[in-house]
Amino acid sequence: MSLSLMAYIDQGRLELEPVLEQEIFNFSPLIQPVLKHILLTGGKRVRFLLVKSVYTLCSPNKEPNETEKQKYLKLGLALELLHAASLLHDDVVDNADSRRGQESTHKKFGLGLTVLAGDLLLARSVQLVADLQVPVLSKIFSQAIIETAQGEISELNFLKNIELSEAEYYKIIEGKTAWLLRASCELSALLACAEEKTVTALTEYGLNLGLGFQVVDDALDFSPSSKDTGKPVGGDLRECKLTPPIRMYYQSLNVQAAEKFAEKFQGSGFSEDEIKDITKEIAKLGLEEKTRAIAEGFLKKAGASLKPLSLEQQSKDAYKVLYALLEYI
Ligand code: 2DE
Ligand code: MG
Ligand code: MG
Ligand code: MG
Ligand code: MG
Repeated sequence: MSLSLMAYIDQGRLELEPVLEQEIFNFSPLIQPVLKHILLTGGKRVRFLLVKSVYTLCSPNKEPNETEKQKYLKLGLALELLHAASLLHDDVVDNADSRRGQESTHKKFGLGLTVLAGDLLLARSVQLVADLQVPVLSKIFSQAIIETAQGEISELNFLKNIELSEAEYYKIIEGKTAWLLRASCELSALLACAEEKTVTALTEYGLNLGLGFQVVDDALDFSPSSKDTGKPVGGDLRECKLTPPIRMYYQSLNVQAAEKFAEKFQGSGFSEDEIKDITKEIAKLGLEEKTRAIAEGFLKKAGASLKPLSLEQQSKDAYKVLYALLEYI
């Protein structure tokens, strides 16, 4: 990670953390430990960083003034709360044991409190956006929630289905991951009253960043050290999700082996030993790298969509942050 991005991420954390703590404090003490567990345990705050950078880029001022800062903080907070809500519910849907190297919230606090904490955060995020009193923002924010949920629904629907097409896979990740990142950029540009062509460019950036982000996540799922993610290796295979590395592995098999693989994928699933073996095979075939190369395509596209921005915008640090984020991913 380039030093300046690291500094920017830390600066973002410093800005956001006190606001998050205040948010948690405003809810009933009964739910506070659950909220702390998901909101205050790591995370790079990518959505907040996007909101802040895009707003700064679109502001007529060199740096946002105090009024502007209050606006992007509110929007950035809303996106981080919504993201946290989606992770709480995602770990329930995926029956995941851990996240960011910690016990998942539902394993630690139980299903009931976890689902309800997700509901609270979801509703609060909607309220924060409504507070900004720009109707189009609420409209897009709601759409982002719908698209995200529909992405998850479609993913569930295609679990254990070896016939998932590539087009369908991209539709799923566009929903479950990219839409929220896209919305972070689009909403922030609109909040800053950017010109239409700027809004379009930044929306396109967010979408492709999001697609690249999820494809990297799918590659990291086979990363030898789950250190990178704090999640167990081969989780997507365990759940029988046809992600790019798993599809490419399947395509590498001879007819007989492929038939056997498909039968397990669509039936009983894979044993821990089989997951270990396939993970090794995926490494040998270099499929993690090939998956990363697919992601790179999206990230390049995201970079290219920044080109139409004005020279003045391109001279700002925030522009460099958007680029550095692509490199980091
Ligand atoms: C992560 O995918 C996707 C998360 C979206 C969750 C959305 C839900 C529905 P992964 P990891 C549950 C809508 C709820 C909202 C918007 C509050 O690959 O590997 O499972 O990080 O991610 O678990
Ligand atoms: Mg998950
Ligand atoms: Mg999931
Ligand atoms: Mg994943
Ligand atoms: Mg993830």
